Amino acid sequence: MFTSIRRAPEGFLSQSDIAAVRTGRRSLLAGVFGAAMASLAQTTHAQTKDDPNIMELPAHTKGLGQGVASPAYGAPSIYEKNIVRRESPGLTQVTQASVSFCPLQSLFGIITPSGLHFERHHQGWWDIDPSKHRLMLNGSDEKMLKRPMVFTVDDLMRLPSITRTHFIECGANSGMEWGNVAVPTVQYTHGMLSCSEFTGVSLRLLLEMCGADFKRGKFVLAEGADGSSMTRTIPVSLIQSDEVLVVYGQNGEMLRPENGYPLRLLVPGVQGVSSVKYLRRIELGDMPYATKDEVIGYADLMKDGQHRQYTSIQEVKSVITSPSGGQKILVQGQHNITGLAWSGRGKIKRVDVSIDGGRNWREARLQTPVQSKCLTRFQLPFNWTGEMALLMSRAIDETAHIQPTYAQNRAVRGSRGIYHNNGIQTWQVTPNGEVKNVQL
Ligand SMILES: Nc1nc2c(c(=O)[nH]1)N[C@H]1C(S)=C(S)[C@@H](COP(=O)(O)O)O[C@H]1N2
Ligand SMILES: [Mo]
Repeated sequence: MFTSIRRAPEGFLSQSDIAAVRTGRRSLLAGVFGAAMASLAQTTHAQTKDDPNIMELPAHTKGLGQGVASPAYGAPSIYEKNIVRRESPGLTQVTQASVSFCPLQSLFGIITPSGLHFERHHQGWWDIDPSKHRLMLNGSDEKMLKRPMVFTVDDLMRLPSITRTHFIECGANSGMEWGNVAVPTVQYTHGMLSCSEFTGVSLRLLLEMCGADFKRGKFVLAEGADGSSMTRTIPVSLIQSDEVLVVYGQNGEMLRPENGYPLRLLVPGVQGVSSVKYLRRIELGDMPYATKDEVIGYADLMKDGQHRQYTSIQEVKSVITSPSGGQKILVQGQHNITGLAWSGRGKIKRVDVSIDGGRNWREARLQTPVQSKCLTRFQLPFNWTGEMALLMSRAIDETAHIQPTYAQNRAVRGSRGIYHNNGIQTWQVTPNGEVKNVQL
């Protein structure tokens, strides 16, 4: 069977494997993961002489293909079946209140296909009838918002739209790495990250239509229509720049139900939890709301045991998506190191790549256009001659923030946190071509 580096093994860690990893050392993973690696068949080199793929005419050159509109809504090739979102029984609770991770190792460019966008539902997802969905804007008192209004989805679509490409990253992405758990693949280390072209209406415009008093109104509360009570406070300073959108479109079509159909908030650069799905209400008030999930969750546990609240910006970060953990480099010679960089503060300015664990760095090539608060694809050629390598990427954003090392992060934040880990990821390439998660 032919396999390529894009097709990461499907059998990831089980609950008991993870228990072993949690209590033990990183070296355990070799054993745990070895079995999955063994199932990867070796590639065959294309040989021009007597290659049946050249010499024999396949059926598709001789017969009649399939007709149009079957299926009426297209789906990926049957050969792409293992490029899917995955849950991680060992890492997160598998219930409706759960997470699916995006297969970053298999994607190109910067756009996440809508069907592969990671999911984080605190109370399961719903497919809400757009003709019945309403968005209400009100103030915490009568003067805050002169004309409280209720919009239908159609009402919103009659207003001028804004289309922009932005990433959404859960604040807990890469969270296990704080505790030095060697999560095996980039899908699980960084896969609570996705990027879409979003279309919607400026929240500032809606607030202005309602006669918002921005002298007193400094914060809004965003509320979803699901049962999770994921209400979030968003500072008006972010909203005034036209950046915060009430979104209905994702990659040229309506939002997917899993991602908040028919309406979601999008707060670019801020941890995913603020991009409230199934958005049904916006309230303007004069102070932060300190809601449930701003107190018991999404607060950073610091080294001294205190918590840091409202650290919502997703700081500069990058990761090599290929070669990455769980993949196997099948042949020596020319390869392409590629990955993603992003910053919640603006554009990516530069990405450096190291193949020797950070001793030497080379500047990677960035895919253009580089956009603000958006994924940026980088790449660098890599000639693998069969020796051990330690692959790292380090991003720098336009505000001159530099992605820190794990040691730097831990010196300030300790190792018991979950949120906002933007440390430099290291992938070890072993002499037999296996790629593993190590921490330097
Ligand atoms: N209504 C509602 N909005 C929500 C959530 C939720 O559970 N319910 N989860 C939040 C979290 S924690 C994240 S990371 C993002 C995930 O968005 P996605 O599922 O589209 O990837 O949605 C946020 N908005
Ligand atoms: Mo999240």
